[in-house]
Amino acid sequence: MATTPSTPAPKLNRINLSVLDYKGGKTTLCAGCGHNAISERIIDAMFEMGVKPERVAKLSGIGCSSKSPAYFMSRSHSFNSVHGRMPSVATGAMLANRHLVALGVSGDGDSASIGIGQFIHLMRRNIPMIYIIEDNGVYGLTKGQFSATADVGSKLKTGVINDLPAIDTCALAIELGATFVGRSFSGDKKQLHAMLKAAIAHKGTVMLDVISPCVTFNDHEGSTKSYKYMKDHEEPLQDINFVPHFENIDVDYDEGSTLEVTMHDGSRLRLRKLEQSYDPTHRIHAIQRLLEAHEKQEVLTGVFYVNPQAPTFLDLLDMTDRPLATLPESVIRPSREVLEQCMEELR
Ligand SMILES: Cc1ncc(C[n+]2csc(CCOP(=O)(O)OP(=O)(O)O)c2C)c(N)n1
Ligand code: SF4
Ligand SMILES: [Mg+2]
Repeated sequence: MATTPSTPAPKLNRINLSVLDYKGGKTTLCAGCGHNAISERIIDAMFEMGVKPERVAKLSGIGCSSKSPAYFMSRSHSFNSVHGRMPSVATGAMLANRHLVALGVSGDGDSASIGIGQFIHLMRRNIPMIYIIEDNGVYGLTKGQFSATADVGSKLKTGVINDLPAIDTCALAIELGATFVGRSFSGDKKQLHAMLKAAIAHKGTVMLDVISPCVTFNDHEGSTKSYKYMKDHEEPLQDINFVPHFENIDVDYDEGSTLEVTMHDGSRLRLRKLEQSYDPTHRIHAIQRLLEAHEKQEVLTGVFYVNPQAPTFLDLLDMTDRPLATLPESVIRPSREVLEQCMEELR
């Protein structure tokens, strides 16, 4: 008698969830959009790191990129804010509950054009969160106008040429105070995957600029954010390997050619240097190297800067460990005597 083959049990992570528990709604973005590939990598990284979906707060602004949190981790909290205003919502969420894992997804328009003011203040505060810019150089949702990350001389489908210099969001983030800054490419599965896992382990602001081609409005000859351009011009700085704190893998590595960074939870970020003199713990060198890359028309990818020790905004404010919403009135309400003393001091 023929037996029916049984379906293999799904692989479970360290909190007994399967990858299906990290999925979201069906995407409504264009087929082949780089943003969809980034959502896939987020799902894999969160699953492998065993992050509880209910602890994650997905935050975004407006744009195709900002729609994408609907397509991963349906069990998480989600807040789709106003165009360019996600950073203030993220700051508030983290101040209210420091146990959240905040994951911001923005676009180059959302962050570098309309939202640049908010972006700047988020970076200088080192708010503990992962901030991803899905960077296609255009406003995809409103049909492909140049954004502030478009390179000088790049061309729209209509033939319009961009005359303005691009804002390098990575150089800016490093200058301002973000403590984990990198650039990747939606088509570089291995690099992006490792970077996202390290990002989850980092305590402080992680800013990842991920080049994410817009197949509908910016994937043609003359664009510097197309798949072809990225395949031809991507220059990785390192081979990235991430060992989470719950895996005890000890592989020998050559310290001369590999730099190991221990994250605050004991995880290890191993960067096999493809460029010997590059030191991702040196802020000024990182900015200099990014500026040089622009001169050479290279699209540098990798971890540009990492500092796992810097205090976050929550440390500086000495925020209570308990989520604010759970504090009883007896703790948060000053007594009559304290209020009277304040009034006295103001007299
Ligand atoms: C205050 C405000 N101004 C303008 C718009 C129109 N608008 C919607 S999305 C967008 C740009 C989105 O570009 P980007 O952030 O790069 O996302 P993408 O669609 O490329 O992923 C603009 C200008 C808006 N929704 N709100
Ligand atoms: S318009 Fe561009 S950015 Fe928007 S979903 Fe389509 S390919 Fe992606
Ligand atoms: Mg865009």
